[in-house]
Amino acid sequence: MWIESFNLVLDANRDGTVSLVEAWQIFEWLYLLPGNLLLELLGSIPPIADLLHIRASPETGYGSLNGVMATALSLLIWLLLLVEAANLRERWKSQQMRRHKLAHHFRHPQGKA
Ligand SMILES: [Ca+2]
Repeated sequence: MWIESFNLVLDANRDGTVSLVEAWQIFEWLYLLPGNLLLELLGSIPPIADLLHIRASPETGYGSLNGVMATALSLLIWLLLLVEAANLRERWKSQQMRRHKLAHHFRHPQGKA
């Protein structure tokens, strides 16, 4: 199955190097990847694609990719990932704290050493 969203050209003008403009395009591609993938997934389901006017399949063309909807969805997904990463970090920190307190308790059962 072809997934258009993964189609990335690193060296667009084929001069053998990745220029600043090309690096920016790679960054843009990476940023838009989650939104594009979601649109392509939804676009492959004809009733949903028709309902939401998504054009992201070989039959309809890929007009919806890299557009406003892909940008908004990508922003949303990246924000959710950031929040989730922050939550994981917070959970990990409190777990470390608990572990530290427990270790302290077993080393000094009578309280403060
Ligand atoms: Ca180049």
